[in-house]
Amino acid sequence: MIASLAKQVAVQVQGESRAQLEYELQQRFLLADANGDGVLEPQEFIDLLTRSDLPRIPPAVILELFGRLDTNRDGLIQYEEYLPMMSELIADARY
Ligand SMILES: [Ca+2]
Ligand SMILES: [Ca+2]
Repeated sequence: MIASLAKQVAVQVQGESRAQLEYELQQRFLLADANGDGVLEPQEFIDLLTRSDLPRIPPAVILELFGRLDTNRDGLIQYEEYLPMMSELIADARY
């Protein structure tokens, strides 16, 4: 399901709007990084998703998502891990 959503974004979000989406996601990441170390700890990630305009997500699901995003398994979310998944989540909320 995530993969098909990503395809939808690729087709439907073009040019400026895609750049704008990435900009918004970057701003959210910077805001979420409360201690300013450039990565998101689990609590920062929970805060990010619970205060965003995404559909309400239970904490257990957020932590599961955290595990999926953390592809290098260091217990933190780097920006490179965050951006692709958040793009898909935003797409899920829109379509
Ligand atoms: Ca942080
Ligand atoms: Ca990581």
